Amino acid sequence: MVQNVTQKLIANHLISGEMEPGAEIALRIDQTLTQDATGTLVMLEFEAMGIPRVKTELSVQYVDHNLIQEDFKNPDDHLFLRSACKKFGLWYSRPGNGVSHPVHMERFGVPGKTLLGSDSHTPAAGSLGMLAIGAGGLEVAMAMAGEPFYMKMPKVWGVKLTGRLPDWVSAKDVILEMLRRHDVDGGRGKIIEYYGPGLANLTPMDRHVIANMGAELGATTTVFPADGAVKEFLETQDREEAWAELVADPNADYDEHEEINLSELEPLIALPSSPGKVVPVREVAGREIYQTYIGSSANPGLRDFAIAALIVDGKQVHDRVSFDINPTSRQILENLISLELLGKLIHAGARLHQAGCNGCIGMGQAPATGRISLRTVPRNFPGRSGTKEDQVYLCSPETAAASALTGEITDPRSLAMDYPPFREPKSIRINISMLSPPAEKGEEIALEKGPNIQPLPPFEPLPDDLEGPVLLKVGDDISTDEIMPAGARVLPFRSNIPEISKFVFEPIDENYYQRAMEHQQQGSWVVGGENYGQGSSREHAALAPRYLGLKAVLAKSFARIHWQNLVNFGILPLTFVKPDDWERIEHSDVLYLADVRNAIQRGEKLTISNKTKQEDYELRHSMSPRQVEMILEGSLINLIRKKQ
Ligand code: MIC
Repeated sequence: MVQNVTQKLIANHLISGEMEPGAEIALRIDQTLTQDATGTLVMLEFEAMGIPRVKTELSVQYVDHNLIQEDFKNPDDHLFLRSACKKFGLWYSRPGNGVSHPVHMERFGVPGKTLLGSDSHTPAAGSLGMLAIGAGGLEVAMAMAGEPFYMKMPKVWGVKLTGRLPDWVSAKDVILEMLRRHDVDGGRGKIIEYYGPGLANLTPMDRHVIANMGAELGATTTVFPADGAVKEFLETQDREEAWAELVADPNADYDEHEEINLSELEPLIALPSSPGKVVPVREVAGREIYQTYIGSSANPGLRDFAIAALIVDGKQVHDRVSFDINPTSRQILENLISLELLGKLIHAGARLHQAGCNGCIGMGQAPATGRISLRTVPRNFPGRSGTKEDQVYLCSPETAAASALTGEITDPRSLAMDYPPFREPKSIRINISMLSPPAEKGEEIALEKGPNIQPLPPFEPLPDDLEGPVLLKVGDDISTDEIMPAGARVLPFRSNIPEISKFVFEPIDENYYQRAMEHQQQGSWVVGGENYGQGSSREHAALAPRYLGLKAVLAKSFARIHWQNLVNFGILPLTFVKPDDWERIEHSDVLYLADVRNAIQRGEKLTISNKTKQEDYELRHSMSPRQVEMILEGSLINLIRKKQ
């Protein structure tokens, strides 16, 4: 049978189900990736399962998010994770070693394998020909326990690349072009597979940039072939033994088609505050800026820093501009030093930060009030930078470096210089000293839990009837950054649900917590628009609202990972059969759903009564029988315990 790369990957890992778009399939997971901001819960969940050691081929825990140590909380988490890795048989990437996605690609990625990660940017490993999917932490804990990963079979969207990127245009502009065409929900229910002659000039790290931000299109994941370029990349990383070719069969077809001629692209930029608001840089050129920021999993390559260094070489950045350099990893930092590139950045005025995610998730480097920040990061959801009503734009390293020099948004093609040539070196410095291997089997190891690491709250089973007020009504594309914000004030509470729940919906409604607590026992509802819960995989965006008594979310549609997180933690995700009914429900209306336990087992349609308005609405759940069972029990955790 003629197959594309995606179909080969899925077929090779299929445990059950039909590869028909929309059907539930179960996949074998070879590798898992966790990072500290989601990983502490994963380890607590894994501990609760009572399984002594991970059953995957490889599992790696990274510490890259919560690096600022204002008090004991983050360092306590680091030590907890270290002890969990030793006890359960995971690799541990120490704080300062770097951002999970590029480090995983360099050190552990293997073409043809599956990777499940508790981070929505896990698809970045698709750059090596892996099937890499982001999921809620609990599902990653299940995969670590050897359980399959369930999802609805996506459509495969083939994107043919032709031509060659012009000077001053790079991989970030390719994914920004996809976002310009399809916005933040254009990839939902799809796996994007890139192919065609244009691939020849995109290195695996360029492909990483494109695969990483496929998450911003709402895609399940992004896949590239494992071709000769991947072989060369693995050789440079001293891992040629990991190489295995994986390419589409000749004449392979796709469910949907798209074509991008790389030669026709120009520098692009996403405006505040959505990765989907993309325009050519020239249209907004001249706006005064405060900050440019280079780094993150969305522009992690040596090339991305090198090109910036070569652009600012021998010059000074504008005196208003904070020129923030966030190296991806210790290894890249060492190579920037040995290639004499770091000095160029520092001399030009760079503020050098430690290797990690840092300001990408609001851990420091917040921009000044009302001022423009140009970033090479993947997301610019409102307030994510740490500053309220921020003005964050997303762009390539070329645009960021050019703008740092001029102090205003600058199309890099307008600089009075030639595009500086940079070729990836064939031989680089490799540094694995901050990756600790799992401890030998049989060693007695205790988990080191600090006072901020709190057990998960209990999850009551679904009651027979649901009745409560609508505590919040929101519009389309609400991100998990708005449901459960990140940032330096909030992230240290990722291991403490009662504490972190105080910040739920804070960017939208500062009084939500207080009102929710008043209805915590009775329960409450939230009404959302299209693509509710886009963005991060953080299961805290379901767990914390659940702790506050949220029983169901009524929305026009949901983002994939958040939908699953709601189900995992016993919150009913329901969609309107008639989307216009969204208009009819108002804040504080009291909604009633009778005999819900039986109703969700009988079929997909449910009738909800609005007691305040005396009218009814039809809603639909799209849960499989397995997922209905979770909701009835109150959470996937309860279901696992019951079956043990
Ligand atoms: C993000 O970009 O939002 C993150 C940081 O990678 C998150 C992880 C988190 O919330 O901890 C993600 O996308 O999953």
